[in-house]
Amino acid sequence: MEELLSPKQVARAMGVSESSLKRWCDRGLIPTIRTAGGHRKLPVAAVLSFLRQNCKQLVRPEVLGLPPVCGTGEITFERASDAILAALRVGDADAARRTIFDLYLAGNSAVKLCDNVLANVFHQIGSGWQCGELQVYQERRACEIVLRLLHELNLALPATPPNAPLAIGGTLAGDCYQIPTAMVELVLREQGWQAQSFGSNLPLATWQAALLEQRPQLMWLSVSYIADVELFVEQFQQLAELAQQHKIPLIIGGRELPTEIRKRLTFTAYYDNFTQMLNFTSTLLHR
Ligand code: B12
Repeated sequence: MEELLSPKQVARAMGVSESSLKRWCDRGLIPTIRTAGGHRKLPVAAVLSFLRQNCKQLVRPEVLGLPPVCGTGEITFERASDAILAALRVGDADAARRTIFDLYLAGNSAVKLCDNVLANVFHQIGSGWQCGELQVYQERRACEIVLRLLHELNLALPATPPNAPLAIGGTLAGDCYQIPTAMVELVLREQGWQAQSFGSNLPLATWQAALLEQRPQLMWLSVSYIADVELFVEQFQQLAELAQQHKIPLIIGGRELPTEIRKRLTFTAYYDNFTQMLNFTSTLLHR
């Protein structure tokens, strides 16, 4: 996606006249910036926000670097999940992208896309793999496609305010799951955090260094795989103690945190989906 667009490009994409578009810009409905030469430019994320807030559809989304819209924006989460699953099964990245951006442009939040669509798709991929219907390569390819999509959604979000509080997170050593932590980054960014996922499989020592050097206002850990429970609890607790000493709230989630394990851990909050997590993090954000 090109980051800055000319009024002409945006007008073509929306199917309106350039003068209408400029009027909207003059009224401040779409924030613009001026180049050194005095030309008006529109950030893609600002254009997408305007479209989503005003329920306007794109006539030629490809002009903005988006996939051609496949439906009317009235697609349900269930149908979208089926469409994405079918696309991922055969490695059709464009079809998966079309469905996700259809939903996004229809005004659905990134958190809804993660909790209600993509997580569901991956649960089905997991079951498909378990019963031998899907090959490992299909699962891995699906992960690659969705990681790229999450990155694109990140680029489509409005810019984070410069004074936004910092949130960092990822997974501990041995846990190679990339998607849940990439989703936490996306949904916290959408909420207004300056969120940075450090990815998966990071050793304890580097998390400790990150806490001390970055001094975030929030830390998250996503836990999808634990090889050795005793080692995990020991390492987790060391990190949790450090977070507590520096008054950094630690939020956890992920499929591998049943109550028996959680009872042995010290943390600020646990949630089993991102929507609930955001209810809590919004209170931290507005403190
Ligand atoms: C992709 C995948 C992998 C990939 C991941 C690759 C990558 N690049 O990320 C890799 C290759 C690592 C993998 C490996 C294995 N996997 Co796997 N994997 C999956 C799969 C299909 C999707 C995982 C995923 O990303 N889901 C999407 C996320 C978003 O969903 P979620 O985890 O449920 O997250 C939700 C909540 O938990 C919560 N949440 C998550 N994180 C956080 C964080 C915070 C802060 C909060 C608040 C909330 C929160 O909110 C999310 C959204 O609602 C799952 C199926 C499934 N059910 O998820 C199997 C699955 C987890 N894997 C499974 C297995 C068996 C394995 C292996 C053991 C296979 C093997 N024999 O080698 C290995 C484990 C080895 C290891 N060291 O990790 C099983 C686990 C079975 C069990 N123990 O219960 C599953 C369930 C598949 C199945 N149905 O059998 N896997």
